Amino acid sequence: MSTSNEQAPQRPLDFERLEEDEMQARAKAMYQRYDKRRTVRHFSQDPLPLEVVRKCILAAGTAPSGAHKQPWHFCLVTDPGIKGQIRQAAEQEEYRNYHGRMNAQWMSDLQPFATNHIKPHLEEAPALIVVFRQTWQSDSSAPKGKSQNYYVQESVGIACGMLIAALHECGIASLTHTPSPMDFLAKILGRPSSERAFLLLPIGYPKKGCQVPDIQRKRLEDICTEITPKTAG
Ligand code: IYR
Repeated sequence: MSTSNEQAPQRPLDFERLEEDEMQARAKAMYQRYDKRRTVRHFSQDPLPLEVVRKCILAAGTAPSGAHKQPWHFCLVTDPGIKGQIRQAAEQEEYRNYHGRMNAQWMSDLQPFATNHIKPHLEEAPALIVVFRQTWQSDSSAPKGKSQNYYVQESVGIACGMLIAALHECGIASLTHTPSPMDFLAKILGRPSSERAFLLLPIGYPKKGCQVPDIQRKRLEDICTEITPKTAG
């Protein structure tokens, strides 16, 4: 990508304005589908159609980003040896988290989810997607050979949300996993020093009989405040 002082060429937006009935129907169906997504911790070892996963990664890569820098990189890991290395390193970090690094309040907030430092899903899930954020990018035309990226956390966070939604839409379950610190991921996967791991996402089909915590989502009134025009009078 080159640094340029020119505006990008423009082209007409491809956008279809929908009838309101159609908007209502889509909103309802989309919410119902999204509401069925659950974080899954028990995966079947059945392989996934990777072409579907690649399309989901392409969908995530359509996310908006600061100055259109697209400051993300996705590693799709199916190699059992590498998954084993990731599990071993993640469990080492998580052991320290569960034995002193997380405070009592944090440990108590996690109790409903019955998590611990043992992470079999990192090997059982047929694939792991490791998302990296790029703090800068090599660019021979930029000063010092590096181009800056902007709003990296926000951009990559949005891309991850889109990835999780895309996978769910295609019938693939995921677990948002953020073993911290995650520096071991860049090392194991040979990523450059411009990148930091952002999210580790085991993906696959849920194991037969998979159970999830029976938890409730907040209601619209709890998550949304409407600031409407004051009525006249
Ligand atoms: N990273 C640890 C602990 C953990 C933290 C949160 I916040 C969670 O929602 C779940 C787990 C782990 O993955 O076990």
